[in-house]
Order: sequence, then C-alpha cells, then structure tokens
Amino acid sequence: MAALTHSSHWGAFTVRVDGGDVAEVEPLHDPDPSPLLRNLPGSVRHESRILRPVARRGWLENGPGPARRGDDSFVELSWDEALDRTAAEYRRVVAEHGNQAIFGGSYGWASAGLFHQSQRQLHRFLNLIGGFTSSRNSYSIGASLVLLPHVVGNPGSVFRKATAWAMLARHTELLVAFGGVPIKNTFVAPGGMARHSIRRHLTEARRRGMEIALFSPLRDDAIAESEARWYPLVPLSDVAVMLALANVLVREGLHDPEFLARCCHGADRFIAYVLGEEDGLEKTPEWAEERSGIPAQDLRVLARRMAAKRTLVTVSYSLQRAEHGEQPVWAAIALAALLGQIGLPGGGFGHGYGSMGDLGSSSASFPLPLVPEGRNPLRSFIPVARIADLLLHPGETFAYDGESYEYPDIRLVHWAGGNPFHHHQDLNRLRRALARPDTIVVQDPYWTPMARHADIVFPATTSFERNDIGSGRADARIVAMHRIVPPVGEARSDHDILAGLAERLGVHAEFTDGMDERTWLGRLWAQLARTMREAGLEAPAFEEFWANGSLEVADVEGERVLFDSFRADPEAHRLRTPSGKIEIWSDTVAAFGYDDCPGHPAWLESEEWLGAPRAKRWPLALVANNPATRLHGQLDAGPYSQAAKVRGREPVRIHPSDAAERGITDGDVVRIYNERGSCLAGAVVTEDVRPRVVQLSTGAWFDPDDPSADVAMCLHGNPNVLTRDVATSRLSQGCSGQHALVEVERFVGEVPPVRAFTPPVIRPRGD
Ligand SMILES: Nc1nc2c(c(=O)[nH]1)N[C@H]1C(S)=C(S)[C@@H](COP(=O)(O)OP(=O)(O)OC[C@H]3O[C@@H](n4cnc5c(=O)[nH]c(N)nc54)[C@H](O)[C@@H]3O)O[C@H]1N2
Ligand SMILES: Nc1nc2c(c(=O)[nH]1)N[C@H]1C(S)=C(S)[C@@H](COP(=O)(O)OP(=O)(O)OC[C@H]3O[C@@H](n4cnc5c(=O)[nH]c(N)nc54)[C@H](O)[C@@H]3O)O[C@H]1N2
Ligand SMILES: [Mo]
Repeated sequence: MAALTHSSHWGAFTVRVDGGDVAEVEPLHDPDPSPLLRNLPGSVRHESRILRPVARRGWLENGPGPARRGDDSFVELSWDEALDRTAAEYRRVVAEHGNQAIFGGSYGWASAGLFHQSQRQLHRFLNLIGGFTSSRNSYSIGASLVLLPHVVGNPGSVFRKATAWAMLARHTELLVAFGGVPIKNTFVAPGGMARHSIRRHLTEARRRGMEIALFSPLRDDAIAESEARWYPLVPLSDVAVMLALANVLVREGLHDPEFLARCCHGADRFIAYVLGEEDGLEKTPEWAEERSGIPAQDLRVLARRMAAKRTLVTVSYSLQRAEHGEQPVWAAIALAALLGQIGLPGGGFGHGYGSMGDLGSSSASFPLPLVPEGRNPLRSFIPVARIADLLLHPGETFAYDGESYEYPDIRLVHWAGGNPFHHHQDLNRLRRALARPDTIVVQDPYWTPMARHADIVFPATTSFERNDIGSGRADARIVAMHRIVPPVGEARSDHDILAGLAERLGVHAEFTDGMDERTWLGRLWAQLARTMREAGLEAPAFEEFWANGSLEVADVEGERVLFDSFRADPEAHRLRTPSGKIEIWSDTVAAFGYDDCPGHPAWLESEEWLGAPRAKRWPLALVANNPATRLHGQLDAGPYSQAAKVRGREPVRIHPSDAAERGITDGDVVRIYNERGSCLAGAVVTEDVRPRVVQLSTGAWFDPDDPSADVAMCLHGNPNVLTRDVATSRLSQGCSGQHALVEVERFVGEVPPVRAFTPPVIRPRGD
C-alpha cells in the first residue's frame, strides 16, 4: 500500500507512522510546503492528550451551578456515566430554563475534514434537541462581514471573487499593502490548502517590476524577495494615512470623478470630510504624520505614484480586528475608488491577500458538501466575540447592525473544536465569565486551558485517528484523510461523542441518519463528485479516490478580476447595496446613528493607540498577531513552535531602543503588563519592529501562575491577558484583539516553569 495521505488546514502530506504516532510527514506535491507541518510529529501521543472522560470534582460533589473554574481536580468516569450525566444535565436545563439557556456557538478552527467538523456536528445535535443560542460571524473578519454588505453588497465577492494572484503578478505595478502580505499567514486556509504558490506569485511580480509599499509596524510583513519599501507606521493609524493619501489625490486633481460618479455613491460627502469641510480639520499629510509617524512628504510622493501606476490597495484582516476596525476597510475602498481602478486587472482593492491562503486562489471552486446542521428553531444569538458579555450580563441589551437584542441567561455551555483561551480577549475577565454558567462541557483532544475550565471533558480523537475527506474552499487537491493510528486512550470522534448524547436524548436515528463514518464519507463523496462534474471536472468513484489518496483540482480562474463586470456596466451588474453602487457614504449606516461607525469612513481614535491618553501610562503598543510557528494555539507543544520559544516562553520582539531604556537584553525573560493583567515572555531584540512597538503573537497556552487568583499572571506568554474585551463598534460587535497598550520590564527572580502542557490532577473514580 502507498504511504497514507492526510491533510490539515496548512497543507496535504503523507505520513510515516512509528510507535503509534506520526514520525515523519512528507508534503504532497506542494511547491512551497508550510513549515507548520513540522509540528505534527509526536502530536498524537503527546502527554497533553485527554485520555478518558472526566468530570470536575466540585461539579460531581456539589452538582451544577456557578463556580470558580480552572483550579479544581478531575475525576475519571466511564463513557456511560459521563454521557448519562451530561444527558441528564441537558434534560434539566431544557426543562427548567429552555433551549435558549444552552450556548452552542462553539467558535473555533478544529481540524480539517468535511465529515468530522466539530462545530457542524455539535450544531446538528443541538438543533435536533430543540435548538440553542448560537454565534454569528468570526474572530477573523467580524467587522468586515457586517460592514461590507453596506458598502459593496455581498461580502463573499470580496473574499471569494478577489482578483487572482496571477493577475497581481502580471498587472499590478504598485501594491499598497496595509498590514503587509505576511507569507506566514498564507500557508493556512480553512479546510485545506494543498498548493502554496503565493511566494512564487510575489517573486514573479517583483521580477516584472511590481513595487510594494508596506505599511506595517513589522518589517517582515513582506518577504525579502519583494524588496518592499517599509513605511513603519504607528499601529492603528492606517486610516489617517489613507485619508491623507485621498487628500493629496483630490487636492492635486489626481482622482477619477468619472468613476466616482458612475460606480460610487456619496463620494462627495467623503471628499468634503477629507478636505476638512465637514469638521473643519483637513486630513493633510502633515496631519497624518502626527498620527502615524510617516513623513508627510513620503505620503505626498506615494499618492502621486499611486495615481500614475496600476495600483492595488490591500488591507489585511488584522486591521479590522481592532476598535473601529470597520474604518480601515471602508477607507481603503474609498481610496481605491478615488484612484478609479476598481475592476481593472491588477488594480482596485483587496482584503486579506496576506491573511488567508485561499484568497485570490485560482483553483476551480465548487460548493463543498457539508454535514447538514438542520434548522435552529431559536433566534437567540450573539456576535461571536461577545461571549464574556453574554455570560456576565444576562438580560442586558446590545446593539448590532442597526437592531437591538438581548443577552439570554445561559446555563449550559458546550464547546467542541475551539479554544476561547486562545481566541478571546482579557482572559481574566473571561475566567470571571466562565464562572457563571451551571455547566461547561468541552470536547477536545488536548488539555487546553478551555478543557481545564470545563465540568465535563470528553476526549476527542485527532484527525489522525479517523477517516475523512479533506478540502478547502478553493483547494488544489482533495485529499483522502486516512486514519493512521487507532484512537489514543478512550478518545472518540466528535460525531461518536454526540451520537452517544443523542441516543440518551432520543434523537440517535435522526443524528446519525442511520449511517456510520464510512457511509457518511460515501455520501459526502457522491455529493462532491456531482458538483465537480457539474463544474466540468472529473471525479472517480469513492473507492478509486480513496486508494489513490488524492485528486488534483485544475487551476482555472487565474484571470479573475474583482468587480470587472460591475465596472464595465454598473447598471447591468448592480451591487446589492441600496444604490446598486459602491457606497462611500451609506445612508443606512448613517441612519443607525452610531458615533463609533458614522456614514462614511472616518478617523476615530482607539483607546489602545499610542496617541491615546492611556499611552502616557502604558507607553508601548503591543501587536498581538497570528503566530508564524503554529495555527493559533494548535500544536503549541510541537517541535516547530517550541523551537522559537525563549527559555520556554513565547518570544516577544522589541526594538533595541526600547529594550535598552529598560535594561532588557536579547534572551531575557520579561514581564509584559497593563491594568488588565500580565504575562511572561522571552525577549528578542530586533530592528524588525518599529520603536515603541512590541510584538507577541497569540497561541501560547494560557498558564496562570495561580489558577485560583482573580487576576492571574500567564507564565507562558499569552497576549490575551493584556488585550481589551471591547467590540470593534456597535455596528459589527467584532473582535478587537490585535492591539493593547502595555509596559515591559525585565523579570527578576527565579523564572517559574511552564506547566501549560502538563495535564491537571486526575483521580480514578472512587478515590
Ligand atoms: N489577541 C488576539 N486574539 C485573537 C486573534 C488576534 O489576532 N489577536 N485572532 C483571532 C482569530 S483570527 C481566530 S480565527 C481565533 C482562533 O481561535 P480558535 O479557532 O479557537 O483557536 P484554535 O487553537 O485553532 O482552537 C481549535 C481547538 O480545536 C481543537 N481541535 C482540533 N481538532 C479537533 C477535533 O477534531 N475535535 C475537537 N473537539 N477539537 C479539536 C484544538 O485542540 C484546539 O483546542 O483567535 C482569535 N484571537
Ligand atoms: N501561520 C499561521 N497562519 C495563519 C494563522 C495562524 O494562526 N498561523 N491564522 C489564520 C487565520 S484564522 C486568520 S483570520 C489569518 C489572520 O490574518 P491577519 O489578521 O491579517 O494576520 P495577523 O498576523 O494577525 O496580522 C497581520 C499583520 O498585520 C500587522 N498589523 C497589526 N496591526 C497593524 C496596524 O495597526 N496597522 C498595520 N498597517 N499593520 C498592522 C501585523 O504586523 C501583522 O503581522 O491568518 C491565518 N493564517
Ligand atoms: Mo481567524
């Protein structure tokens, strides 16, 4: 038999197994494989695996109810007892409080695979028992998903129909990249990403002469081969820069009134604002220099070059993961509209070229078959990043996209395939919130901090312990994800865990549809093969696909240009906005009356900005970006992630001048802190970050020095102890976790060990 194929969100590969674990992985026909593959060896039998179902001691002894969580020991249960007790708690909560008291939003990336999708499996189960309080949108693009419908209609067009990388490589002369094009992020795409070609496109573009203007606090947000010009701006000042560029275009008559009149709505309002006619403050390059630190003259020169060249303005997702995160996205669209190149090959705007690997992909895309979730009869929901508000403020109202809603009273929280201690902000506040519900159920393969805060923990298999079909939204290859080892300990798949609960709650037949894993895969394959054939592609029978290990998908959409047909004939291809055009002014958004998101893109100061009053007390701007050495918190214990740590801590990059001022040298353990919390990290002193910026990526597993303290210090370097749990705005209520103002000091005294990967105390039943 050929080597066993498998897949992940960061690539397809074959596996060599030894001792019941992944010993080696070999990329599968990938020109530029992801270094994240190096985290996989040893991951199956790592000591941080959850081996058996357990319950928290206090929950078993005292029954369900609010309790401090995260500092208790656990008791092993048989599968039957764990499932019986969980089903009984479901029955109690539904009878006493109704289904709305169940929070099943369960955000998170889990693993690749069409069948074993934790979230879908959980939602299917919860819908069958009468529904649940759900969550909307994502931590990735929470602001954009709500804003874009008002500005360009369907947000899917901006992401799924983004101008192809091949067109950038061929036509773009100047790429103005806010947040850069960090190659590290482009290895990842939800569901899979088998052919990594962005480095090649960037290199080819450079060879042809494309220039990159890199606006970022970090130099390495563009690869060295791009020879980008670095504009090391102050974090959270991008909108000031964009407005100043717009100002120069208008003042010097370099904008395109014909395009604005034909394809846009309300550009005059925005222009009046940029010229200072609305608020008496002209958004000149000098005004922007004060906010961004970028010399006014550089901005003037750049604006003129943008008008003279085929220019694409791109904004990374990170810019909208911030307070007022709607504004940079909207302002970039307005800036591109002024240039008049939207819809031209290699011109216009983009959102996320350095954020997600599949953006601008040219692989044929066809709808992927999904496990049906069924229908949730309840309407109760939260914007996903409002989880702590939900638990802390039942009965209170919140604004969202022009409407007002109420937080329900949550009694039971069920999480599968996500880690709020990775994704959420202000972790000390999150811990207070997690003390509120009666019961928390978690399914995960690993003893993550979220599992430690649960009352019932079910051990889930990793993808290596089950069979599946792997494919992303516009993937180059569909992969047979072979089971390579038997389940570790007593682990079960999410599907099997939930089938066990479904059985006890009388919905087993509906949940499984009478099928096992093999039958489900056959059904999903049949659907996939049908849609592929409809798209003109060939698809073999399941058995043949499974034996071959993978199926290549042709490259067909390399000519795609965002909004080309709209540009050619805006009447025939009206956007789904009230005006049918690109809305640089939105009557709808203006009518909502939100001062944190007015009717046109605007400069709104953030509390975490270096120009804010708080910066006097907390003088450094922390960039808490996505990690280069792993996907979020996943496989943080893996060899590639561990190799980058400094004395076991997450590396924090700091400029030499800021380090010297604080007596910090390379390799020191430092303490990063603000009024919300603190963490340890390992200093890396480098000129690749701009002065007054420190960068600490997300993903180090939260490791509280004292798990029973109200405000704990993280010994490992999780930046979310420092970030503020505040929404982007009332419009979108998105995640704003990318930034926080902090202070850093050298840590003196004995450095405590990192215990994040050591399981909690677990006792056998009866002890
Ligand atoms: N400060 C700050 N915070 C951020 C961000 C930021 O930029 N700054 N970025 C945000 C973004 S964009 C995102 S998307 C989120 C990501 O946040 P998450 O998606 O929650 O992070 P992951 O670590 O991927 O969590 C996935 C979990 O699923 C588990 N898992 C894997 N496979 C399976 C399975 O088959 N079954 C089950 N039951 N579990 C499984 C993993 O062990 C892991 O614990 O973080 C957000 N948080
Ligand atoms: N290796 C790896 N790849 C990933 C992920 C991962 O965890 N690991 N996560 C995936 C996911 S779920 C998502 S949503 C995407 C995230 O995609 P993004 O959100 O775009 O990624 P980040 O790395 O958080 O941020 C990108 C860069 O923005 C810059 N930046 C931060 N603040 C500012 C600012 O105020 N102004 C400017 N101009 N630049 C700023 C930072 O220097 C940072 O390196 O990445 C995906 N890819
Ligand atoms: Mo994300």
